[in-house]
Amino acid sequence: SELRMKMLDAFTKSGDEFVSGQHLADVLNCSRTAVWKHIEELRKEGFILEAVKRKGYRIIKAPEHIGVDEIRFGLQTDKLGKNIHYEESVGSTQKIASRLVLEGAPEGTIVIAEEQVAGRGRMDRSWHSPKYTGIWMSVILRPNIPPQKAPQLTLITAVAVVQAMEEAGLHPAIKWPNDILLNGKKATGILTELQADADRIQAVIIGIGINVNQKHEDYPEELQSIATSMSIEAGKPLDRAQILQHVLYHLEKLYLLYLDKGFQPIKLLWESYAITIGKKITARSISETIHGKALGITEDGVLLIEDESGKQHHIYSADIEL
Ligand code: BTX
Repeated sequence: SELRMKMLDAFTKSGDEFVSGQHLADVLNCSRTAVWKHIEELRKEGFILEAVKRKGYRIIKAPEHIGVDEIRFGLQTDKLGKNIHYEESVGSTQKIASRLVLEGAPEGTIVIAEEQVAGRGRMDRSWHSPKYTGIWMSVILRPNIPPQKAPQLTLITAVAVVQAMEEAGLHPAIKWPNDILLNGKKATGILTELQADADRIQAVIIGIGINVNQKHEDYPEELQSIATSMSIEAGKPLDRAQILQHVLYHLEKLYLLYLDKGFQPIKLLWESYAITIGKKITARSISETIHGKALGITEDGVLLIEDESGKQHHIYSADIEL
């Protein structure tokens, strides 16, 4: 907006000096309270600002972008991320990816956005994706597998994200099917969507949302007790481009392993990170609620639960409570 431009101009002109609230109010032709609101907006967009009483404000650091160059430089993959579709702000990267699939985008194409204003979770839920804080990405794959095997790709992706998080010194755990937890709180969500005929997949669009640099107060109240970010757990800000590169690197390696050797090696890796296995859990789906012990996952990535009576249930889609 024009106000935003005027404000950034004022900060640019002042260099390292503070700009007083009154001066900003004059430049923007608004009240001191409105100035404060504009400052808060800048903060939300990733600017790091210093505010000092009686002196005013100054910008210490502009937001860190993860543009095409930042992603390319240092990327160690053959296919994944070689074709990058980058946007500053989108509704959902999944939507853009499905359009690109129809236009014939090659396997390995990624869609990445700095912000999603309508980020999607499973079952019509939403995914909070504030600007410059996380990795909001969709990866297009075109595996030659039957549609019912697609859930395996969610599990492959979970392992890739876990491995990338471990490289950042963190200790993530997987909660079936698609949550990655740090210290018991959700740090990543994965959403796998298909374009398929009856017996063959056209494309799989894997949506990955990784909370990287959010602070506790960046989350809306209803998420504060259940969500966390890598930087909250690491105690320092992290390099989003590098984490993204690591995710793509591990995802490519695991995907090739999967195409070559099948799901078994992935299953073992996945189970080694899963916190649900062997525990008493509750699985809630739209149609039923099952209590029992999680035995593991099947070849297809379906969760197996044994209830009190010894009966085994195959869980295809549900929310799990420990
Ligand atoms: P999910 O249905 O398992 O999780 C959604 C639920 O998680 C929400 O209802 C809310 O309670 C909680 N939640 C929302 N936002 C966050 C967040 N940032 N951190 C932690 N918890 C949150 C998970 O669905 C799948 C999410 C995939 C997101 C990616 S981002 C790139 C791609 N584009 C897109 O629109 N979605 C995917």
